[in-house]
Amino acid sequence: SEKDAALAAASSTAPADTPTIFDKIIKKEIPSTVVYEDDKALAFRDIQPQAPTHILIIPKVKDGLSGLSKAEERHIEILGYLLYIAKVVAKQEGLDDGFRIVINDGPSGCQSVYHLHIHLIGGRQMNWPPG
Ligand code: IU
Repeated sequence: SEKDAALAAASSTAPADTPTIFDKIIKKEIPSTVVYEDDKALAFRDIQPQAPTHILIIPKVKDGLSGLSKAEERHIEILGYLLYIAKVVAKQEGLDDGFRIVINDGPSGCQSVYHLHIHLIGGRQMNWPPG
C-alpha cells in the first residue's frame, strides 16, 4: 500500500530537521485541502483517509519536532496549541458526537512522515483496541 511504501521510505533515524513532504504542503508547493490555517498551525485532509473525516494538524515550524518522542520543554506550548486546534477543527467538521486523536511515533507506532502531526479521525464509529 501507499502507507507501506511511505513506511519503507521513512527513516526514524534521519536528523530531526530533515525536511519532509509536509514542508512542501506548508509552502503550498504541493496541493492539499487545507481546512484550517494560522501563523503556527496547518490542518489539511489526509490523502488516504481512514474515515469520513481524516485531517492532519501540524506545526508550521518543525523545530526538531520530527515526532512526539523528540519533544523538549520548548515544545510544550506548540504541543498544547496543536491539540487545541484539533478540537477547533473537530467542531468545524461537525464531529459533535466524538472523534479520535492519534499521534503515531517511530517504527513501532507506524509513523511514516517525520514531522509531528496529530491525526483527527471521525465521522464513523471508532473501535478499541486500534490496529
Ligand atoms: P503517519 O502517522 O506518519 O503514518 O501519518 C502520515 C499521514 O500522512 C498518513 O496518514 C498519510 O496518508 C498522510 N499523507 C498525506 O496526507 N499526504 C502525503 O503527501 C503523504 C502522507 I507522503
